[in-house]
Amino acid sequence: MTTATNQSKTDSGLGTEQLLRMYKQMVSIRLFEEQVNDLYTRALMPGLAHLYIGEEAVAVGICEALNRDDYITSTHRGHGHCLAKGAAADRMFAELLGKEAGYCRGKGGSMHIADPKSGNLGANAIVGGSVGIAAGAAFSAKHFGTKQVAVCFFGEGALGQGLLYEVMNLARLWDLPVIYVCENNMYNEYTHFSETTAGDILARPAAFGIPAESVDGQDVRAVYATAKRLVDQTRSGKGPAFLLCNTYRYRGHHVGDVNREYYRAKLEEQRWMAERDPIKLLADWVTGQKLADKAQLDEIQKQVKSEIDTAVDFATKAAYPGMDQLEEDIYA
Ligand SMILES: Cc1ncc(C[n+]2csc(CCOP(=O)(O)OP(=O)(O)O)c2C)c(N)n1
Repeated sequence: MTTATNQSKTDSGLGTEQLLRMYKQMVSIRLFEEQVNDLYTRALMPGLAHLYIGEEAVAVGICEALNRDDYITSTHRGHGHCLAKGAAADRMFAELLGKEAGYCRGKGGSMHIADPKSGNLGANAIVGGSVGIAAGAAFSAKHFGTKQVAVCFFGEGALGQGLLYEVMNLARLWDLPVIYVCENNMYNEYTHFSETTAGDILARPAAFGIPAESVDGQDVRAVYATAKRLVDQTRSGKGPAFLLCNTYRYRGHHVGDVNREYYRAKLEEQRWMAERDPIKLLADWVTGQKLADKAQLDEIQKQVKSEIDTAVDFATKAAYPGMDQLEEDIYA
């Protein structure tokens, strides 16, 4: 039996320790999101949230290939990106509950979490809104010669936003160190992407001369291996890249989207969960290769559950910002 400390390399260049870390991160995102849903259902969380459950392998595989000071920009469905890049669950829950200990002192909520210390330039409620921010971050990295890379996460719905094409044009012209990660979870709100997206997605970046490829977004090892190669290329000065990650959101567009049968079949959801679950796929592979056994994975699950419970407890008991802060940090 190979243990967690064994650093033998697997086919994607990942050691056992790294594989188990990625497993733990995916479980953390899953349990975090389940708690968010629970807080919403019990009317303890103000507003809505867009859950990332089912898509965990994308954020984890990509962020595993990044350094802490590399940049990411995120979306309205951003909790997974935040956690994978290194944000703390307790401060994220605090933000969701409007508490002062939150990343934006409780004034941003789910769609505005940013954590500059882990290179996270923020979630964004505007579909496609972060693509310009990623271009700016990549421009500054190039200008100052810092060797940082910027990853721009966006859903396939953002493929309809004109700004994306303006920045891809500049990114190629100026060889900016930016990687466009398109998360195609198949639905823009309640519409299948085939009804909103004409032609071949990869032909769009290709038209700007940006190397583009796709990967199975449910396979964290494949996402990591592809991301690592693209990040290395981009960091070495070869300019932008585009990665299409094919994935699926298990839950509704947001926590309140419960009855979904008018736009997608229950059977489709059940199939993805049963056959293409990223956590199960990694667990099966790791145990099949005898890199870890079920007991080790169960222990990780238990540990994560305890960490998430502690984080929720922290946020629930944390204080709201005082009335004296009502007009602080407000820009509009
Ligand atoms: C500019 C803009 N238009 C419309 C909306 C409303 N809206 C919020 S999420 C969403 C769909 C986004 O789909 P996608 O980019 O594929 O991301 P997903 O929700 O699938 O993760 C829309 C249309 C918005 N927030 N911003």
